[in-house]
Amino acid sequence: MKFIYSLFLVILVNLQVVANDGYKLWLQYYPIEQAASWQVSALTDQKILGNSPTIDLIKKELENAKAMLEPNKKKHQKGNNLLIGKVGDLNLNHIPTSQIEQLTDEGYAIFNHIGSRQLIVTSKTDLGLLYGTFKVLQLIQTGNSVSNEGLFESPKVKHRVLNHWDNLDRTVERGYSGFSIWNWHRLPRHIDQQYHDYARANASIGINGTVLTNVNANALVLTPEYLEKVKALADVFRPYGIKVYLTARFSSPIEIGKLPTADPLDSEVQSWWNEKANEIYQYIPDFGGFVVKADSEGQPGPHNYKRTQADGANMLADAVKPHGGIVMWRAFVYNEHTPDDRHKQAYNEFKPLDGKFKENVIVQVKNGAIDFQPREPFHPLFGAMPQTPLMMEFQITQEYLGHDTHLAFLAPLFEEVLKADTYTQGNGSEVAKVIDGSLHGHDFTAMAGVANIGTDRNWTGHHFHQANWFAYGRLAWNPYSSSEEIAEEWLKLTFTSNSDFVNPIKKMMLNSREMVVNYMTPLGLHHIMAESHHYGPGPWVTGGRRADWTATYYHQASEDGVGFDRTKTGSNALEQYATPLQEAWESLETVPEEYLLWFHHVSWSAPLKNGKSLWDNLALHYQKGVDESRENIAIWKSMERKIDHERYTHVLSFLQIQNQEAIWWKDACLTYFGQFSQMPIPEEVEKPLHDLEYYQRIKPKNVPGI
Ligand code: BDP
Repeated sequence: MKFIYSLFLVILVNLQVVANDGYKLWLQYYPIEQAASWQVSALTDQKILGNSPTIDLIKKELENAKAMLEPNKKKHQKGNNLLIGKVGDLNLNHIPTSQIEQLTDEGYAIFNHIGSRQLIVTSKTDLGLLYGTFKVLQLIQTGNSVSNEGLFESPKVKHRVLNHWDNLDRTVERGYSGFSIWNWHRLPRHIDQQYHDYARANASIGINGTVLTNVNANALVLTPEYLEKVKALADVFRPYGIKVYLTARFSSPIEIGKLPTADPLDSEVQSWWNEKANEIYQYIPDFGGFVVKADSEGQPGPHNYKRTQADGANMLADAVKPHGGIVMWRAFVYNEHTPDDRHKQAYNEFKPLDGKFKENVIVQVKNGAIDFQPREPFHPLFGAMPQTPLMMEFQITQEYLGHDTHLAFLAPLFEEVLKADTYTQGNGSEVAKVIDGSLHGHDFTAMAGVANIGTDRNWTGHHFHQANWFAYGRLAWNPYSSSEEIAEEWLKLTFTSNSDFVNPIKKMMLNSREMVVNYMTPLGLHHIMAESHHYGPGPWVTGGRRADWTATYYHQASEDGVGFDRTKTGSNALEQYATPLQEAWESLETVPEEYLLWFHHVSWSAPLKNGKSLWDNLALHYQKGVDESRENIAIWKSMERKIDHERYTHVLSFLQIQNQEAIWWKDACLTYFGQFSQMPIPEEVEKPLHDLEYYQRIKPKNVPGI
């Protein structure tokens, strides 16, 4: 009886039909079938040198990871064991010394030591050991043994941070996965287990910083009452190597300091910030620093006092400098009263300030010049400010890519931007080289990702959006990583190594972002989503408070065509790019079709590369996106028995929502643009079921994340 029961259990575990709510993310440690002896011995015979809270975490992690061995317990045999210790603590001959020397403090080495027959994880720091431990466990789970050459890894970017757009009332701006995981009301007296789990998940992918608060900042977080709470979180995160940052509201000296001004050149204001910084560092000695959104979308900033962005940034930089802090000053500055194309405003404002920022300031630039669209050309500031460290800001949360229910694996979007050649120093001046500092010789490097995490049990709403958090971590560590490898690794860690599952689903993931572009904003269309909450189509959005928040501003559709002319005959935003790009993108012959309507106003009947008209191409792209979203349902259904039922059904229902909404996008956009093109919808395209008025009347209520 006992035997039958255990057999049943093994079958259950192997099929993974046991309920899985996804809380464990990519740290599933599910049982490995047929583990090889190196996997078994690494998980059973271990020696961990050293003593610190971080070393304790390593020990705990290794304990957790033993779950991978369940079905193989009996196979245990002595083989190579796992030795984890700092370089100075290893008492071994013939270790690859020169490669180890080259590691940065956070880097690690994993190699097989022939003499002692041990698998060794080493680093200069305990944090590096923690990163190395996670890597070894990931290799064990995915069945990738360490090659004879060993693995020597150092992060290419120093500050790898998540930006939480979380408000103190626990709503999350552009957050679609529940409320903020920071329970400010209960802090500091209650420390939720989720804070530890959050830090552990981040450490497992090399994230080393967290900005706890929204860029649309609340000065309250800088008061003692809240600093106590921030300190409590920082204390939890420290052993995981995660520093805490806060957003600084520029007008804080007025709001909580009772000063008459927040002028960055006023000495009282400066002293207020200096004292505020001293106070913060008393609570949190390793506080990371500030992130600032100024002079943008109603936020206060140096413009209020006719000062520059550099004046503002430098004042805060001086305040945190004695404590080793940094300032991440956002370049997302634009104004509805500036008559210029929004695309051009950040460049026009920041480029002249090149070299004017203090050494502990880094300018945080969104990947594109408008706003996290499904596809944008890279931001022209990358490569254009050689004397100023620039960091990347990606949006992991899907404000413009279908919120939480649309599958969109974002690594291809991130990779596309990072691989883009800016040509600012000749061929091969990729954005990634700006970000890792190599293009202009900067050591101060950083990347930010706007988090997609909330109180949803699986953290991110869609199970597959965990992959975007994971991918962000991997790309922040190494901006040259490939989307494909990331997808494969994530799938194997999160679901199963079964190639019948991994291969088709990897393909589905890799295509998903392009699919979203197809059914939302093909051929360079942008910002045509519904007003304010940005959920669903809204190409008709016009008027209102700000033209630069409307769809008609961006698509410029009329009887004569569609698209934003950013060439010399239009806003000439193109002049902000290096000459080879200007030349290529200026001409209708050579502009990549995916950027066509981003840079050009094109007539509906103009033939594109395939000889068909712009209108037909547009319609076909929309249809393609819809078809792909439908195919995904079929692909996913064929996976039913390969993974657990809980995640299977959850994902299935989201894929169904995505397909319905892809159709909604297609129908609404074709109906709207069709009134200008006056051309028939091509035969291959499914006809919209309703008239324009019907789509315009759809007004979803209480959409989250505003
Ligand atoms: C836009 C969002 C808005 C943010 C802003 C920003 O719609 O909620 O506050 O960006 O990045 O994408 O500051």
